[in-house]
Amino acid sequence: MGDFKLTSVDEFEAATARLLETGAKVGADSWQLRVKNQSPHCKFGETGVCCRICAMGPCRITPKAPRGICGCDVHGIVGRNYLKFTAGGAATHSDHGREICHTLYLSAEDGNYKVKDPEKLKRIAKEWGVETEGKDIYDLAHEMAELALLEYGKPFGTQRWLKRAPQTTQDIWDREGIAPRAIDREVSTSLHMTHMGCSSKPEALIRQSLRAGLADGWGGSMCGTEFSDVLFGTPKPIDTEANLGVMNAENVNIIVHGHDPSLSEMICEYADDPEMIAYAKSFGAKGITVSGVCCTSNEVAMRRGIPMAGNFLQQENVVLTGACEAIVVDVQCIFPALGPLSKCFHTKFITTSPIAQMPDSEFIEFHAENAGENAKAIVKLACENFVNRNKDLVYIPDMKQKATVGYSVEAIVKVLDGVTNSQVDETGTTKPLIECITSGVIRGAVAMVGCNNPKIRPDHAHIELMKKLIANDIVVIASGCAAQAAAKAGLMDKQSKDLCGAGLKRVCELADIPPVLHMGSCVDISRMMILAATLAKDSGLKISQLPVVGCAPEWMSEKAVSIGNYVVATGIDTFLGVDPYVSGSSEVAELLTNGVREWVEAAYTVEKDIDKLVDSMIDRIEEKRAAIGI
Ligand code: MSK
Repeated sequence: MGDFKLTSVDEFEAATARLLETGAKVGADSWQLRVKNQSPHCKFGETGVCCRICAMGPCRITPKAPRGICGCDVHGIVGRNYLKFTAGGAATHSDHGREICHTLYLSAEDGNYKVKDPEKLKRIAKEWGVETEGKDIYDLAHEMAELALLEYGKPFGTQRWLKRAPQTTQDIWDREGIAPRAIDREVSTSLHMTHMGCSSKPEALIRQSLRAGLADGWGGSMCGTEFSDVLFGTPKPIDTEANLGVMNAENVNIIVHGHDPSLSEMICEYADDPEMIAYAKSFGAKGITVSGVCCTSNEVAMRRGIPMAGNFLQQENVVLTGACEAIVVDVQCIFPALGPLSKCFHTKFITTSPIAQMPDSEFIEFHAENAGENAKAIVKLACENFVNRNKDLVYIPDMKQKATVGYSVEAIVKVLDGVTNSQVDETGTTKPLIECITSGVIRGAVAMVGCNNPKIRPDHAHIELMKKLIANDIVVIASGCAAQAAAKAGLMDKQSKDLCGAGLKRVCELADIPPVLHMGSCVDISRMMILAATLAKDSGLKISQLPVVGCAPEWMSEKAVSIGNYVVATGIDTFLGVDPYVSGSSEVAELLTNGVREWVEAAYTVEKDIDKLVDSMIDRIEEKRAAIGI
């Protein structure tokens, strides 16, 4: 293995402890302190049995008070809370997708945003039955953007993207009445169902949770992913680095954080501009380093190789380095804590979206129309701020790993073609991957996704699970903050192939890939759905028969629950390390972990012990292999 060594979670924690010392010097608050203040958590909230959907309550279910004032029992309350949680996640992802469609609508040959992957746009247009012949690419982009936007509110029919699923999956969705209609309709219907005096039957609430989830994964998120590729380029394998050591003490450091690549793409563009680099130098810096946090980071890492400073629970650490001139955020997963924290340093906390406005930030509203101008203004502001650094506070942990990222479905199909020398047709097939799986060289795949959560030692579950999976010849496909955990540890360095079982190691060598493949941000779990659908079609199996499972061991957001619902509803068993506030209802917990299997051929497993979690995933993969006789 040469001198390659994974970075351990102990090392992550030692670096964080050192940064928290800086924080203590300047009176900074931190999530570690706030967790202490919030502990122990409210048991009613934690088990999902508190209802505050009307003003007669709040009602809390106990053995002495088994029903709320309206008479709703614990199963109705827990089920409603679960559906509301899902609707929040589906709305969030889908609105992100909508923003991308609007950006596509404003793309122009001479505009801020251009079409970088015209072939992909044409492919999707053909899929949607739109004539492409002889059409100007921007006319086509505008037509497709408008059609995509109509998917959010069309009065009749189901989502266009559903046709990408195998017929057997579409039949299940139709049979169970969960094929999503207009994206916004599923969110609205969910909120209607959870209003006082509507649904309190667990089956109805969970069925709608699956449907709203599908509206996200096979609707809004898919718009986000596919049209981001059209605008910014479909990811291909690219080298980058990960962890706080990517920040550079001699440079102006700009951190991009959030989810929507429209902003970060522009910031990266201007940070590379020789005029801006000269401007940074005029303030004594050697250059400009842009690095990222959370899914914005994943987006620009996959397309530009921009380094990843960290994931969700590392967002405060970038400011604590004392070397962050600006943290520029768009939407989702941004701690409001960044405002007061930045005030303890010279850092400019810049919010850019009307959707995510926060106290103690500078608000520079970002639109497709003014994107170039505003990105330049932000980069200039960061350069000017370099002189305000307190050098005594600067400490950047010397910790980073190499990573190869950018494994879109298109890229995976391409790299794996070399493994078996199968011929790939013009649209690509997953047959080489299927051959690796059927021969047993690879036992299966795990889609590892999701966040960090202080309830779990940060990154520990992600890294330990991935290590054990690859050692058992199970390839890991990762997105979101799980992907960044892997990259920070070194599991996306191709040299980590030596940690794999013999079969997966051989595949990594032949295809020249790391054993943990970076597939993007949280909206990009739609890529995983496309991959599963393609594997099923190419193998002639149902998705639920594939030796593939999903896992979110450290999840925390509403989006993660929406994701879980569409992954399960697509027929993929999903393993969670954190309970989605449903333990208060035996009926809801039973439905999610077992009952839904009757409907969609997959279900959830919730397991907080990570050793048991990984073993149950491996067992499930082996059971699926045995069931199809491989
Ligand atoms: S950023 S939703 S903490 S994965 Fe997509 Fe990370 Fe979870 Fe946010």
